[in-house]
Amino acid sequence: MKAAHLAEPFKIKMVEPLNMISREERQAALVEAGYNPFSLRSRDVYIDLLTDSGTGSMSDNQWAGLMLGDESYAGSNNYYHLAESVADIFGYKYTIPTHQGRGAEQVLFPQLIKKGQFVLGNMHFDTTKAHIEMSGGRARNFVIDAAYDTSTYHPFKGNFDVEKMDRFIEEAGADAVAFILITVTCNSSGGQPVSIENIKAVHACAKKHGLRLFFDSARYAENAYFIQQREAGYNDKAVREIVLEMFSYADGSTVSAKKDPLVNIGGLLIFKDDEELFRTCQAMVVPLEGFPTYGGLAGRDMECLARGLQESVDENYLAYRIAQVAYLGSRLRDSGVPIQYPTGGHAVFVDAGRMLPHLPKGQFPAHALANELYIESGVRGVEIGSLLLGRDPETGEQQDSPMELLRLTIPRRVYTMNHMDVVADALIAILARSKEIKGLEFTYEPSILRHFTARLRPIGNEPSALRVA
Ligand code: P61
Repeated sequence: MKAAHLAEPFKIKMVEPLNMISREERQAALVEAGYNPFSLRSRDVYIDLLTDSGTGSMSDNQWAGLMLGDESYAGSNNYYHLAESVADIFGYKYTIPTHQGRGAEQVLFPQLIKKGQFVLGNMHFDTTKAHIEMSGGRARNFVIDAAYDTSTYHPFKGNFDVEKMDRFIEEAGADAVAFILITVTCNSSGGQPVSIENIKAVHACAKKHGLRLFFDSARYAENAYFIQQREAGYNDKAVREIVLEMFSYADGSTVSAKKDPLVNIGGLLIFKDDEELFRTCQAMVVPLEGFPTYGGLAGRDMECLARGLQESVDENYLAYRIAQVAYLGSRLRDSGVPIQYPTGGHAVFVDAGRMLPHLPKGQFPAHALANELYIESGVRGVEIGSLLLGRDPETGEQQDSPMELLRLTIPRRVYTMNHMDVVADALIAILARSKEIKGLEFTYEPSILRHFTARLRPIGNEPSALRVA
């Protein structure tokens, strides 16, 4: 199916020049960065697709809100406006602002997890998994098998295999489970949505076993848009209504506001009606994040977020947003570049395992592809595969990554369709010579979250030529 080429539903009031350096300069920058795009300076990147987190453009309305920051330590006007927006968009009674999504996780998780308990999810994102483990818990994934088959269409590759999860709870016992967490959209499986039908089934399973249900909802609006487009019975419902319905099935949510809510920094911990849990978390937020009416954010940040939440469910914006990502996906797919199909909400995930079959997982094919893309075009993507997954903390063995993906993450309202063409043309050019791409080995491997600061080199290159620090 040909993706629509929708024009931007905004005009541009301010521009930020992009720095364009030569291929030779990019080669030198990558060597300096230890063959790790995370260590590149942003001025050496032309189109930055590392993440959609905190990289979006705010609207004129949000910038105007910035000037209305009430920087009172307690009881800021902007907090009350934010809580109103939360009630309006999610239908939830209680709001705690946090500095970002992981701030909400570090407040909530220790309240719910007893040592050794499981947290069941479709597919936990890496920092979320880390917070579960830091609270003494064990993260388990129950996404449907179709999520791992990048070439076959499934409308909801973020869905849970609810039967499998139910069996797990039966066997382990409900006491062994802390809570269930639905990530919408499911980042790790490719920005893939979860259907309402599946959310309802997870809700029923949670109820049956007396378990709490939470969302990890960085990309709730994109998820709701996919439901509107793909799920029977939701075509004529507004995205706003769908978001309200989605959230009605959960007890609360952690939210990274740096994604769908369109701000550069911020997060939320919100509860439907559980006053007791809200009060407990409110007490804990003080030492961890800040006083409960600012939670690590300036008043002006909360104002931008209150407004961003409203803009996140604008249907013209969402239609353009999803079409832009789909356009990049379809250009790549039409030219034979293997991607997670269908294209997700916030990113195109290139299947580097299929594109570079000559490279074993241990040589990090998706990271090698990210480096090649940077050299070719100055575009920075990010590996979601073996390098990110890392080693088993107990055995020290490399964990088995189900997929080796290069994520091309599209910031919101930042790049145009012409930029998407630059990215597509570069990857299509690389496809023709993909057999020449070399695998990578470490010159420095940090013990935790190694993908951020690791240093590597291409296997077979002369170390003397690399100037590795
Ligand atoms: C991202 F390279 N995501 O996708 P915070 N839940 C979910 C997320 O996607 C998420 C958080 C919670 C990022 C940023 C990132 O190794 C990395 O506001 C579904 O970032 O604290 C963040 O929200 C956490 C990039 C995170 C990474 C970890 O790009």
